[in-house]
Amino acid sequence: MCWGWNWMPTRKREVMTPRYVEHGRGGTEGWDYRRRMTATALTADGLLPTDAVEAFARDGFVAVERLVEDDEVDRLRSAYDEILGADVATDRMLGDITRQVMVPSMHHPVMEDNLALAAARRIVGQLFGTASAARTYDMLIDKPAGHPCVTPWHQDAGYFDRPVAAAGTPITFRSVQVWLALDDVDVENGCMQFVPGRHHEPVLEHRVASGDPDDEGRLIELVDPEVQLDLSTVTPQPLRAGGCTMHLAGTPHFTGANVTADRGRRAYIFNLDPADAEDSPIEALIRRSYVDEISGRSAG
Ligand SMILES: O=C(O)CCC(=O)C(=O)O
Repeated sequence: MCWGWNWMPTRKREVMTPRYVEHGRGGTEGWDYRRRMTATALTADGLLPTDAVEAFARDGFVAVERLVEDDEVDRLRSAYDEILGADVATDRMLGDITRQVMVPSMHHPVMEDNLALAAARRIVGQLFGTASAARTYDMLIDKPAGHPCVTPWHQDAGYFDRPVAAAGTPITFRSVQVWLALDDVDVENGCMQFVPGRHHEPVLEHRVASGDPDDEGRLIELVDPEVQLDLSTVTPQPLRAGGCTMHLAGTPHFTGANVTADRGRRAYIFNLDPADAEDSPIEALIRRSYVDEISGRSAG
């Protein structure tokens, strides 16, 4: 069973939810989302052009047309599929509905070090004026063709306490989430969708989508996105494989179901904190605690 933004069972949602949930789409009826599907080409140095840096500051997200070339996409896809085919401790169902592998870098050398990470570290360093950026965690979220469930509207900052961060908590950290498409993505197979310009304000009210606050692999959602957000500004970000989005912890986002019959949607996701060195003790601690939490091992 899928839990949508209002965690009503699917059958009831079909009657009661707005079109953007039914169709896995963030836009409102009649709104031409294609006019807004802009992704930025990087400069020859692999950096964002100035207007994209400004857009990131204004909107809280940016889309990069191509972060890595096709051969690196192929390498990442192979690693991705190997991990999905293996029996790894951090493989779980996010909110009981969508397959998620936490910390794939613990399981495969390609996920530990690759050109996507290197390129994104450079860009996050550019955005925050630091020498580089430290990875705090990474994950895979897989929506194969026909996957029926949305990832409801939320801010990543909502995850920063259990079961959810309290509404009104200021967002003080500068973590950037990188969402790399390993398949071509659009609204039909579950591309990222954002509400721009909301990232400067405190955490909105969230809840655990399943209704169970002790849910181990909890999926969180905004309690009433139609009221909390201006959904007329929703910006879907279709991408070619190898392109990515980058967003801040306060930026509301959503992905639809994969309503296609034959197009997978493999997303490789990692978080980077601007830092003056590539690795920090914090990184190791945070990444280990995710693994320990999921595999049931003690942190010691
Ligand atoms: O890939 C998805 O479906 C959702 C990703 C997301 O919302 C997140 O990682 O916060």
